[in-house]
Amino acid sequence: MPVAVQEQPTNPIESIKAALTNVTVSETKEAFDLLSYAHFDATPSIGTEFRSYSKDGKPILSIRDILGNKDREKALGKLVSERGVVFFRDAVISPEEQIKLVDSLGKLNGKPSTSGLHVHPLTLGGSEFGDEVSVISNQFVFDNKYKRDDFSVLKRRFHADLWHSDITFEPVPSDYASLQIRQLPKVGGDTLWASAYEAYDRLSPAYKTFLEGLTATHIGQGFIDILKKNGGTFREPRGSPENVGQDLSTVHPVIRTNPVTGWKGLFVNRGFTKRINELTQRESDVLLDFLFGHISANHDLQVRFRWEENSLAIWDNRSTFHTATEDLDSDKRVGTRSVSLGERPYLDPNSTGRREALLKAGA
Ligand SMILES: O=C(O)CCC(=O)C(=O)O
Ligand SMILES: [Fe+2]
Repeated sequence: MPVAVQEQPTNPIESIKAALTNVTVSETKEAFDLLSYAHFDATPSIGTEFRSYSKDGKPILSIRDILGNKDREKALGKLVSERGVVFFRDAVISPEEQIKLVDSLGKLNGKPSTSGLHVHPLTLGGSEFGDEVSVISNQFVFDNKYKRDDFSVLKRRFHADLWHSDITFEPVPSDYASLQIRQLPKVGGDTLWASAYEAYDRLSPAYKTFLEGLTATHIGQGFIDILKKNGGTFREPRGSPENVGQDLSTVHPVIRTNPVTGWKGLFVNRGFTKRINELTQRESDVLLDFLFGHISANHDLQVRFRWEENSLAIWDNRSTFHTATEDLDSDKRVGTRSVSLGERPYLDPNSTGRREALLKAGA
């Protein structure tokens, strides 16, 4: 296991806290130690930010010190998987570098050779930054052709409904993704992430066991509706030979093991998960409603990030959820996102939740 705890207090609460703040101590002395650079944890359960100024004499880590350096990229991937999301400030990075970075994080941490970068089903040929960059805008969905028309205050979507992990309607969904907002609104447009590890850890043992026996159907219904309205076909293949077809529908386990950390997390999201397969419709509706609320209503497993010029977020889609905040009236917000593909989701029966793994490692 990659985790070693420096101090081992006897009080169990203290040891959990210590373990959570020491999750990234390296396995070998040679591994690049990202945490020797100026940083802070944004919350106990999710989010680490590298500082753009030093408060404690630790050196500053720039994203440019990492790009193209295999040891550093590997260490960053591991940290992203452990902390769910990692933030950089003053990160000057091109869309092309964003693509290369997320692909490397996955490759260096063992993703299948057939998994490349996601080509979104709605990507039109000849789009501004190529097929593997999604343009994120509050005014359209990926391309000007697909205009949003829900700005007025009573039509605007409530964002408790928009929590998701990226592209889980694909048989091979995403491992790492990155986003930079390049045109900032004056105020607003924050992004929130939630920890799937913590969402799992906060369920009772009986509930955990129940969920571990279940699978769910994920459907890209929002994109299917956009295509119905506008015509055309979905792009395929979409970054993996397994990501083909026009139905944007697949089945995944409800509890998933992250292969990099070995920790279990909850893997259903309001954006794409439509049905728990082993249950009746009514049971499925009630259970999903509870699980979606568990993620969106509990800000003690979330982090909220305020974008500034050149901020960069990199997250692990296997073990987090996120949502934009479209609280803008007429202001514009535009960014570039790159999404790498990981492995087919699986549940390793021998894996444990994060807290259990950290307690064992500290014992
Ligand atoms: O616009 C945002 O804040 C997040 C958009 C999103 O869901 C993504 O980039 O995957
Ligand atoms: Fe997303």
